[in-house]
Amino acid sequence: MELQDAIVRLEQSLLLLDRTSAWNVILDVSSETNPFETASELVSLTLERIGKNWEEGNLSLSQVYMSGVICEELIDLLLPPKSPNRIDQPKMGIVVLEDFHLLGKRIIYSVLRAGGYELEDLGHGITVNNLVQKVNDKNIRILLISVLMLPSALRVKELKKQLNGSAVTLVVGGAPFRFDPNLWREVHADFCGHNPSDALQIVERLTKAS
Ligand code: B12
Repeated sequence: MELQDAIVRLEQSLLLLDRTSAWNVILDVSSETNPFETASELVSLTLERIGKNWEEGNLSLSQVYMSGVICEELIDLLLPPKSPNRIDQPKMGIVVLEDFHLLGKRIIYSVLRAGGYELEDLGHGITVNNLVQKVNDKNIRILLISVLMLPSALRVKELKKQLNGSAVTLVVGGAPFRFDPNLWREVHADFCGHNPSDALQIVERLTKAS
């Protein structure tokens, strides 16, 4: 099935709150070569489209909310199993800074664990001050940050400033960094990725370099 057709079908199913039909679209698409990646791209692009429609006043926030809830359930069903032997050095963590959009973090976390990396889930809705505390307490060396709100993305700059002196590599991702390709540099992040395979590649490079 063409990705564009799948997006339209998934969007319709979500707006009708039809889980079974949404699951079938995801299953059809995940029969491709790289099943989980293809399905998470489909979910990401469909939710982006739903978000755009909401922004333009064509949908209500409750429709966006329920679409997110259904996608969370379906992504959970599809998540790849974790690899038994995981690389746990240098210490890695993942967080949603300040906001409450959880799906991207959930996907990146699972893909990295399935790819053989150990990483700590540091939570969501966390403020810069609390995050700095956690990173220092847990001796995190690679910090993956997922954000979907622009104000949260801008907080990365403050985080970098507060972490100054400790050798923590910041890897960012999420919608604001896709909308503005220079934003990650402006907030002084070290790396930026747009999807699970970027996350895997960046982490592979960083763990090999250490
Ligand atoms: C679903 C959704 C919600 C759901 C969230 C449900 C949940 N539990 O997560 C609900 C309804 C709760 C919600 C609420 C709100 N939302 Co909202 N939401 C969305 C929507 C439609 C989809 C987000 C999503 O889940 N995408 C699917 C995931 C899988 O994609 P992703 O996060 O982008 O992740 C992928 C990549 O980015 C990447 N990635 C992600 N993180 C990382 C990290 C690293 C390190 C790497 C390498 C890669 C990576 O990999 C992932 C997999 O491919 C977006 C639209 C959009 N364009 O993104 C708006 C959007 C993010 N929301 C928005 C807004 C404004 C809000 C609200 C303020 C609305 C309101 N008025 O109350 C609230 C705020 C909540 C809060 N404080 O956090 C705006 C943000 C605008 C901005 N630029 O600041 C958006 C962009 C909609 C819009 N077009 O205006 N939202």
